[in-house]
Amino acid sequence: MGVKFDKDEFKKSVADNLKVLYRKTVDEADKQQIFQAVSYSVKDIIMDRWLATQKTYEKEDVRTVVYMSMEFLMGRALGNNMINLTVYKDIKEALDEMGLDLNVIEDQEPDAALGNGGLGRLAACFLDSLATLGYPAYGCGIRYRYGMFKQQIKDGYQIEVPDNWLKDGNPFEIKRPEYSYEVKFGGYVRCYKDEDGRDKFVQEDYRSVIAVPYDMPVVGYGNNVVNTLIIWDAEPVNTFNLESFNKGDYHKAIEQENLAKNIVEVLYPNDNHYAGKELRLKQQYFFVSASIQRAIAKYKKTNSDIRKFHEKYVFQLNDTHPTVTVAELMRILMDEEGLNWEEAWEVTTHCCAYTNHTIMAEALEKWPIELFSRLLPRVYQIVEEINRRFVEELKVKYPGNQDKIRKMAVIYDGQVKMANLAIVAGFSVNGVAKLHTEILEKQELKDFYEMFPEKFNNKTNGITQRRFLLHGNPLLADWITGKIGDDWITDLSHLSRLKVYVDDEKCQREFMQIKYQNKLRLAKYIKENNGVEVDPRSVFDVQVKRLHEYKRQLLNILHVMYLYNQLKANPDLDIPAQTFIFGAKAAAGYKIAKLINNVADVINNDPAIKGRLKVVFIENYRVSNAEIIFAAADVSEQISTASKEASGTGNMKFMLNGALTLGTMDGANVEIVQEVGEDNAVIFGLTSDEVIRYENEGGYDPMEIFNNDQDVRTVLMQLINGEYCRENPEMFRDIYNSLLHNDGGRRADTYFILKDFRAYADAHRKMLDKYKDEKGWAKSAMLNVACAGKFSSDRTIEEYVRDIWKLDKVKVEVSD
Ligand code: DL6
Repeated sequence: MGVKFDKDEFKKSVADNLKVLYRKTVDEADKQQIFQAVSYSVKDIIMDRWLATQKTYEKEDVRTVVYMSMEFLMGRALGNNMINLTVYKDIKEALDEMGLDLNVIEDQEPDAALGNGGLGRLAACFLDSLATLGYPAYGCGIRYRYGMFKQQIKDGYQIEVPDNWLKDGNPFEIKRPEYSYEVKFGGYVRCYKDEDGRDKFVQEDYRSVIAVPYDMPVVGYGNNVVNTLIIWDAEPVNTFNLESFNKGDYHKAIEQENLAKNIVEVLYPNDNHYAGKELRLKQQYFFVSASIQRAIAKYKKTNSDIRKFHEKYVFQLNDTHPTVTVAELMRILMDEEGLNWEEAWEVTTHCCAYTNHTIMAEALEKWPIELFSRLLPRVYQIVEEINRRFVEELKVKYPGNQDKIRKMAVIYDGQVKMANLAIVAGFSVNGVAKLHTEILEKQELKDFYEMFPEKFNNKTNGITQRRFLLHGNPLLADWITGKIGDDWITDLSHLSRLKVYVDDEKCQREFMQIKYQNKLRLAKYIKENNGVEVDPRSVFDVQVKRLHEYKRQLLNILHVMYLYNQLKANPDLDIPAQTFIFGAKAAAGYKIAKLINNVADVINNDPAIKGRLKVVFIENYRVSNAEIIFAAADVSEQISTASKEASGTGNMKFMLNGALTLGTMDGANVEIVQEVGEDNAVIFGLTSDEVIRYENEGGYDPMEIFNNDQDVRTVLMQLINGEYCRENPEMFRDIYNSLLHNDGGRRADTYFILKDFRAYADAHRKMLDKYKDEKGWAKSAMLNVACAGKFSSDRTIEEYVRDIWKLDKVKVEVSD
């Protein structure tokens, strides 16, 4: 069902777009203009399929999943759209003939960085898989004016630069003002009796904004399906509220305008961390209310009985951020659609499903009652009633057990607990890897699991092979297709057919040659963007992910400092040359980036070690450069403290590109090792049970390690003796302190870095021994690819569909 591609027509379309958009010819246009023109030509191909898909959905009145997420980390669209339309190579050829370089054109596109990290990128992978598998789906989120900040490194420090991603226009989106909705904040609730004597609730004296949707196409691979990501923009109710102005209420008129501007201004750059800001709750309610209003309006076009809404719609809540969905749906069903509580509850509890993405306490969303009720007065009343009824249930089930109420109530201690709300009202609660779901069931959500075991299920995360192999690593993709055909593009389990080649020396050489080419490509990128020369024959040892204490970039860099000490002490040490590559954005104020950059500075400029060790911090890590990085990695650092990383998805992208995991038994690493076998990864460190035991029972003293391990002591002393910061030897004192001293409620070495240090150093040595065995390494790297089938988001989506969403596949016909 590929697209019938006409090269000449496409070339003409690009030239026409340049003419219409910019009054320019191909020779006159600049790179950004060419990008825009090519994108419009690709959009033209998409449009017929998008129309046909939406017509099919309407005609078949399909059941639909709405993936509700504050974050969609989409990355660039052009390359991905061409790949999924199956016209990438055709367009490359057409552009070549026009004297245009597709790589340069793709590089003009800013990443749509409407997300922080794993959670947002997962949402993007899920949309890709839903469309590719032919399932009716919408993504609903926010059209932030500024996405994830751009990172610059200055003097080793991270500088956050605003990401004005819309400044040149977004060629793929379509504004749909005809589907706008009002969203109300604040005011008070007036209750009166209607003519039938029933209580009616009306919000009065509120401020409001108009939510205006922009549709972005989500192209399925080779199947004509184009789903929609709706991102909501906010506009003032009237650009200028003349009525308020005339009444002398100038303030109110301005306020509505500011409210609209502020709501969608910027993505909160917090990963696994809850900021608790009023504006954040406004953002949540804003997109949730608009999305539900849209779904209900769409439902009513073809269905008359709102009591059956749940037969056609399911809302998947991507973490607790959109949990207000539960109460907003209740509000609309009761206050606007006239259902009574029981009827509305029946619909709501069959509509909402919740995914938990973290057990980190600081990520748990709890809103102060004062804030929540002031901002969303009617919604708060509904949450109170949900809570009242649930607490009654608890009292019956666990008489006299106040502890259960304390832990499980939706409102307790002056706070609205969003996870509890999602679990009480949702029909499904899932974790994102086997270990994570087990921890939820046995520890974090134990009480809920005991009460509602039927709601709990696991859905191990996945990634889309279309972006992270087919687009990101074309050499390997072609090689794989040459060996086993191209079925893997839509069914990744086919990769297992590569197993027959892993002992074949010619195949091993071909495979390693591709890795080398990808390392050259990354080395070039690093030279151009960081000014650092790296040796493509060295081991590329990579840790790219958000900077976070639990992810332990600190362990990695302390180990690099240790290695450097070893090499200085023993210049003949027989180890392969290594390049340690980091890429990460940090929450403001976190100093590890500075440490990594300072260490890089010292090591990279020390001629004594003859280039055998290099450290690179890749600036502005994002989806587009991630694709290049994964393809080039030899070693994948997945070293979070066991139990802390819910799943990880970078680990899967590395594996798919033939890197060996060096990691802890955490998140999806556990399943990666299960798939690839212990010999083809290196695992180290405390298990999650051990970590949890130490956390609960104590018994770990990092000072003991400091006192007894000379190498560890040397490295830690180098944090405070000016070795890595001559001008300010105190620069890293707080890192040193955090490893050795308790600080208020915070345990020294909270994330067990010193405890795991020796095991980590041994693991590295083991990895290098493997690397020295060239054939053995090639075999292991190939096996990683061959065993990556499970980690496709296509598999994950099929599981969501089977167990939670219950959707039917749709076929879309298009006549080109
Ligand atoms: O499930 C996607 C992703 C996981 O792979 C990561 O392990 C996990 O840390 C991340 N969780 C969050 C939670 N944020 N909040 N709230 O980003 O989800």
